[in-house]
Amino acid sequence: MKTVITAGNDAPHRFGTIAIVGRPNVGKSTLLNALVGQKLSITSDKAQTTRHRLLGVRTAGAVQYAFVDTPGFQLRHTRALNRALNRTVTGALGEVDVVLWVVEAGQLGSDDARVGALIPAGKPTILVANKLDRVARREQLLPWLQNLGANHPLLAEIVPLSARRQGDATRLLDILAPYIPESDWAFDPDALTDRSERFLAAEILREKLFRLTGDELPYTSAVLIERFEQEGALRRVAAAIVVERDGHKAMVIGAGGERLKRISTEARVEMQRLFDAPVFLEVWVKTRSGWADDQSAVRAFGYED
Ligand SMILES: Nc1nc2c(ncn2[C@@H]2O[C@H](COP(=O)(O)OP(=O)(O)OP(=O)(O)O)[C@@H](O)[C@H]2O)c(=O)[nH]1
Ligand SMILES: [Mg+2]
Repeated sequence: MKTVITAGNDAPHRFGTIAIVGRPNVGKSTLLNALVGQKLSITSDKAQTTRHRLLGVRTAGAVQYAFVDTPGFQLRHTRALNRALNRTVTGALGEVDVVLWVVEAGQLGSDDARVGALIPAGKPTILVANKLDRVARREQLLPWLQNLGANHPLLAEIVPLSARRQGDATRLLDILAPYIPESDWAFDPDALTDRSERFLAAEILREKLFRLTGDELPYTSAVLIERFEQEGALRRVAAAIVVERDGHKAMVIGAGGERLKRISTEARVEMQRLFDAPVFLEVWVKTRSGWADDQSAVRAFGYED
């Protein structure tokens, strides 16, 4: 008989992938950042901010979690861009060990239910009722939670929280741990993501674009990194913001170029923080009409994983 001797605190390693899914704007990317403990995924109050699956790795104790942030799933718009985003969600759901299905606390509408229906049967699923800080009357949440449990008996857990609170994310890590399979780790303990700096640079610039322009700028604006070079520690980045109309171009540039300047400065500062290195960033604005309806353009912009 073989005897395995394990030292006191030498728990077996666990590794698993966890998809974060939900309708647009429920706080999936904010939650990923809190779970990973680092701002990695871009967030904004505009729907469909996230356009790519993004892996965020967190190693805590014996457990390594690989979180997969996904675009908000929606069926309201049917452009080529939206169809590509939805395919990213269904693709991720098929591959992971566990699902975090994010909704807003106190709300579970038909758009949320459609996301729930995509989750493959038998996949351990935790419902996260996010934005708990926005619920004014906590006592009204209890019957909502009880009702939810009764209507969705297959949910492994229901966790009300606020993704903006770091302590809540830490608690969620503990809740998740038993659902993560025993396995060797797939990443270095200090790994954060499998994405390149070039990819992250494009995302950071798109976040500033989304945050610093009003609702008048359609969500179909995109960012392309045309050059990303390293000279010693310095990163030299040339990027293009692609919009659908000349009017949108003027909007991004702003009076006297002020808005574009602010977008570029904020993006550069955040890139420097994430890369821990100096960044030289040049940004242009270009018009390309109708790209979001054009399957090949959507693919060329990388919106298909
Ligand atoms: N009050 C409050 N706001 C939150 C919370 N979590 C996220 N938000 C805000 O909700 C908005 C959307 O957050 P995101 O993390 O970008 O949402 P998302 O689900 O990733 O959105 P898409 O990528 O567009 O599908 C942002 O303005 C966040 O700051 C929370 O716990 N409380
Ligand atoms: Mg997102």
